[in-house]
Amino acid sequence: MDNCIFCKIAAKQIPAQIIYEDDDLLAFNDINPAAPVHFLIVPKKHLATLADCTVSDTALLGRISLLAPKLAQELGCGYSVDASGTGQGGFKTLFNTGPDGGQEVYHLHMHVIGGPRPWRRSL
Ligand code: DGP
Repeated sequence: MDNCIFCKIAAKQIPAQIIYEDDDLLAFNDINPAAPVHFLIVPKKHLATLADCTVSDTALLGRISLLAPKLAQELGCGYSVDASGTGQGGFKTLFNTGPDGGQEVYHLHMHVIGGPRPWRRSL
């Protein structure tokens, strides 16, 4: 889509630190990270917001959700449970939607944020 910065990143028209790519999804580091690990997972297809998704996007949204913990693990902020049952590590995921949701870029993206706290800014 014209003038969509994330479409341009997906089309390699502008650079980004890409950490994952397949036919449908792209993940890249946030340009203004809130925490030691902060990346975005976007569909290559242009969808403006979570509210624009339909049932036909269910698989895509599922794939985004499943990719988040996989990449978080690879980047050192995965979640695990030790032998005593205590959880360790972990990360935050969020979709900002619309102006009241704090959305700035109108191309669907999941933020994945992690690493040792305190984090530099909240989202
Ligand atoms: P949101 O408020 O949810 O729309 O967050 C948009 C995020 O996108 C924000 O944390 C900064 C990031 N961002 C904006 N422009 C660029 C860019 O050109 N490159 C990269 N890597 N990230 C960007």
